[in-house]
Amino acid sequence: MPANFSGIWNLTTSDNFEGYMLALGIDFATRKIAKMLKPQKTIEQDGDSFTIRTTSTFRNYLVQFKVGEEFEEDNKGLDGRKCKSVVSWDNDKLVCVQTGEKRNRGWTNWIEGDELYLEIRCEDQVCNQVYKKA
Ligand code: VLZ
Repeated sequence: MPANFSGIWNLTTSDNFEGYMLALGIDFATRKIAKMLKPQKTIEQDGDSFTIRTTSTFRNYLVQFKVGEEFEEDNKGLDGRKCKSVVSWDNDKLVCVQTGEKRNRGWTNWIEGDELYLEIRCEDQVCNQVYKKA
């Protein structure tokens, strides 16, 4: 049975979100605010169909996809660059490749116990976050 990501997850730790935002060209003022945030993820999973809501006091981000089906991603409220994105299973990990202007852009989500892990990548920067199940 594949992993089930459904639930509400609260950020506990974040490493190098600043580097990730710099690689995306996020401006100084936005980075200052964004790095203080403790986002929450609300994930709805129905088989291979996902809705991932990342919410915070500053900005929210929504992505909806089906594993294996390429989709247009607008990254609205983040860097605003459009990507062609596709998410695949790597065993129980969800791996997203975001093809666009930025090299090596994507993320991986996986679960260990009651924690959700997220690795976000852009160019040579990697940000690692851990979320705890609410
Ligand atoms: O998450 O790629 O779970 O989209 C937004 C933080 C988080 C708040 C960015 C605003 C999305 C920051 C991270 C303003 C610059 C991500 C995916 C995997 C789903």
